[in-house]
Amino acid sequence: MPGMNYRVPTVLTAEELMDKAFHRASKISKTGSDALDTRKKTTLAKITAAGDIVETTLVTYIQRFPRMEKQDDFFPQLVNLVIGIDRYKKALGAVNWAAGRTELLKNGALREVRRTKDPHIIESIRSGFYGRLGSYINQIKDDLLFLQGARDKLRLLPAIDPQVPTVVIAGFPNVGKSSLVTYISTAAPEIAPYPFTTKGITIGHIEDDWRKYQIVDTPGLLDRTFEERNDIEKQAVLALRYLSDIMVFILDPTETCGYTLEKQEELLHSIQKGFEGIPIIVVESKADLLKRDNDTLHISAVTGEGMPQLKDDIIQRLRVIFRARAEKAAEAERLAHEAERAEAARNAADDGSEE
Ligand SMILES: Nc1nc2c(ncn2[C@@H]2O[C@H](COP(=O)(O)OP(=O)(O)OP(=O)(O)O)[C@@H](O)[C@H]2O)c(=O)[nH]1
Ligand SMILES: [Mg+2]
Repeated sequence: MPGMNYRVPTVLTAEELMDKAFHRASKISKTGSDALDTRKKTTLAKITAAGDIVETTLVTYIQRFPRMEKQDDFFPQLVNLVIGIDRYKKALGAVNWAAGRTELLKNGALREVRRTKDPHIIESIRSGFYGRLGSYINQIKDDLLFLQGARDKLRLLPAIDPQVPTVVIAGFPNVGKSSLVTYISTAAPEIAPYPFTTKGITIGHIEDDWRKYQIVDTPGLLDRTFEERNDIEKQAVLALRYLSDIMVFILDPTETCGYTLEKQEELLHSIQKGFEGIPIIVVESKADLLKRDNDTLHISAVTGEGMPQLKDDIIQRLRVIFRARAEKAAEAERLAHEAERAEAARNAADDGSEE
């Protein structure tokens, strides 16, 4: 998915990482000009191999796990909810520390081996190196386990792409949210097992020629006033705010959902406050059962009434967002090219002045 790379690698445990490094090293043997030289060359190669394996493995983790610097965005919010951003940063910091120490340790050991002519000292440098390498890895044992757990959780997230224009559906339980999502989605909506709702978030897609938008149903999340939510839910709602480009709020005037219209309107007001700045389309559902005499759009998942109009309204609005986003991306690309050209020109000028 664009912007975020969640194809993060499997993270080895401390024990697996040590096994990998020492096993590889144990298979190495080199031939030198004499017994001492053979021992030296072999030890140098073993230390290099073990150190490099540990270092490159750890550096790969640091490179492949996503950075979470920008807090006011959907993914950092979500990652914070799902795995805890502070613990996540601490784990990556610890891995980075161990990678750095491994390199220093390896270089130090290689220098010492090169300097000595005593086979016993060579052997003790090697075993000392192995011991300290093992101890560095052992010190980040919990961080490695944490990252592996984080990876498993991150893998569940990519079903939502924050780059894609998105409409979020809100309203009390049983008002017809899922029926609406199913009705105007082009394929069967997928359920993403996001950990903060019991039912999981449902993502459908709406096609607009070659453009594609997301329609997100959030059972159990936007069906209470903000004050009634617990901390986790509040954070989840915050994450949703960064994802929502527009919202559809469903009122069920038949009250067969089990909530009075008055209660439903209270929720609408709470959501209007919480999602300030995000356009909300209010519709009344179950028009086949009851149609109030007002200007609100009436929809029915049974007869299909109002659905084309609603879909069209959603598409018109999301298309505007799609275009704005595409223009912004093109502009960013143009600026990057310009900066590249300026840099190249500066370098050319520098070369010229040196001659
Ligand atoms: N008559 C009629 N019934 C509807 C309509 N839309 C939904 N229903 C019924 O209302 C009930 C709830 O519909 P859902 O789409 O599951 O409602 P929901 O808002 O997703 O409910 P939760 O997932 O529990 O929050 C179901 O029994 C639907 O068959 C409609 O347009 N007309
Ligand atoms: Mg539902």
